Amino acid sequence: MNTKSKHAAIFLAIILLWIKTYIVSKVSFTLPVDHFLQEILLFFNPLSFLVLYFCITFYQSPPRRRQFILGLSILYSLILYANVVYYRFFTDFLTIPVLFQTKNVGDIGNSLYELVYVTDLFLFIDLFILAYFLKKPLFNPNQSIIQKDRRKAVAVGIAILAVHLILAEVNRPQLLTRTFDREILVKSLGTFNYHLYDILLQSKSSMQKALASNLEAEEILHKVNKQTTNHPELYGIANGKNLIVVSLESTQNFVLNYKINGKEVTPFLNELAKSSYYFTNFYHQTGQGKTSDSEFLADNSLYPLPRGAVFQTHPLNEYNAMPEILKANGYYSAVFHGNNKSFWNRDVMYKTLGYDQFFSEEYFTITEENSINYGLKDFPFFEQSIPYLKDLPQPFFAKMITLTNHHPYLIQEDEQWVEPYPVDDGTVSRYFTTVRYADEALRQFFHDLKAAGLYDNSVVVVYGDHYGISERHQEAMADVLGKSALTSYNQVELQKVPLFIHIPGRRGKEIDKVGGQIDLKPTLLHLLGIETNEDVHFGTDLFSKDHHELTILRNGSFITEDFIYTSETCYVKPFGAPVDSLKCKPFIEQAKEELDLSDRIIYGDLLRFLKKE
Ligand code: GP9
Ligand code: MN
Repeated sequence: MNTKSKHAAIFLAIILLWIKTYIVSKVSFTLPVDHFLQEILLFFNPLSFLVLYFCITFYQSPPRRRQFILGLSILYSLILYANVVYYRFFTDFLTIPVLFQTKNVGDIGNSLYELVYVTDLFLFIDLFILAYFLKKPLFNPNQSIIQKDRRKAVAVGIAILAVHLILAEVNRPQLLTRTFDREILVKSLGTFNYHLYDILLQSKSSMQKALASNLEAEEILHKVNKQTTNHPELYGIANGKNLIVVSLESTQNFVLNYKINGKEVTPFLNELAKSSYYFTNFYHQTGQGKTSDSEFLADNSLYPLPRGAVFQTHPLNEYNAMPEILKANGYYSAVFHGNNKSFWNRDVMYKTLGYDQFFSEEYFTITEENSINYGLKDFPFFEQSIPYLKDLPQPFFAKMITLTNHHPYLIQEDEQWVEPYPVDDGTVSRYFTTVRYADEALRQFFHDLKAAGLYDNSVVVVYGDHYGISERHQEAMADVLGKSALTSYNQVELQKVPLFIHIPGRRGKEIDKVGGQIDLKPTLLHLLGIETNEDVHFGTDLFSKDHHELTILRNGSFITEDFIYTSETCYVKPFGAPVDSLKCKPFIEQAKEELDLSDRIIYGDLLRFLKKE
């Protein structure tokens, strides 16, 4: 028997499972393929797992190898099938946290009957084929495997995996570090590599959690809370009212009052500033988790993580988030977003945070015409959300996450209500057109809220989730801001995002206190008349006279009333002249400590120690 036939059984098992996985990913999972490289990845991705997977059989004694090959094939098939069934119900893939999130499993348990079809037996046909052939002498790997074979097989497996990972990274940069969308992960890595990756993430965070103790929790938590006095007029002013929070995708503050060819880029927001509290020195504090980080900050008043998205890495932690607190105060909480629900692991994380309902993609009518880029356009999004909003039990907390103003900032010509900015940088140039579109959609939303009778009884908060124009676009941005070049000081200033708090019956006011997304939770809870003294929160009420004007960005830069500290340089406001670092020194320590405390809370899942039984 030659070497080829010595490995015939493994070859057969790999090819059968490979073909099966590809067919399943085309037929049972709806994974949109946008270009050729993605199709190639989808086709080849089972292979890089399968080769290494079957290397295990090289360590078995000859008589057991056959059973092992069959056994591994059965195990693989069962896991694949579990994903198929789970996908039928949730249009999502299994994750370790999901397996332990009893609520999810409970949900699926009830409908298992309807999720399993007789035709599913076809999914196991290959196993019978394999079992049949394994009996044939040609496929009977009865010879001992010599060390060289083992090494060769492992080397081939690793080489295939390496090529695969490189292609996946080319297809979607930062795929593994940011882990944004499960669908994209599965599409690029393949179901099984994805499961391994998920196990890795999970074990890392479980270890950190296991090492944490009650003592550490007490020690850390007592350092965190900053008490503020309540604002005498505004505390409780929105008691019992609905709270509608609109997250404006990629909207930076510099677009406010900006004009192109004499036309305002944000006419509606400029108008809204006159009837709302408008915070002109408000910063996003997000990291790699972008939108999800902004949500995390706003809901928890904790910092996001230095690497990865906390929505993805720590979705099963104990939190004390706004929806949960509001629920205890008689509120119903819902999120509206016209994209796939597993993006940023939202479907799992929202349950943890205590949201009652998530109106994702599947609740909206999405067509070729009414969607662009990531999903449903903002106009139809708001329009289709109104009937759902009207039906929510009141008082409610509704979070609306817009989407159209997202990189690469695409919008049809007939919806370009402002000229692209005249600069040789497509991203910056187009950005203004999609901001303008989102601004108009928001006007429509306010109009519809009035028509639906919800306006007078709701506090509406509007904020930008994070920057839209990254530092790479320095030159074009210098042009936009009328400067010859941008300094690090200017870059920090560009991290300002707008914040509006619209309270019916209150006049507008510009507030120039320094603040950030971390302050939203205490600020909003206080407006609703809910005390926060007992909670863990890093932010402080923006309206309080003792609001802490120290806003720390996730990269360690910070902003105070008088200084901006970034790239190890202390700049004095408002012109950004560098000054002696000693001026920033006390805040440098504080900023470091605060980020570190917040990280330790998340890594150690310390809030679980506070949970009252
Ligand atoms: C995706 C949307 C955009 O659903 O929230 O995410 P981002 O890339 O801005 O984090
Ligand atoms: Mn975003």
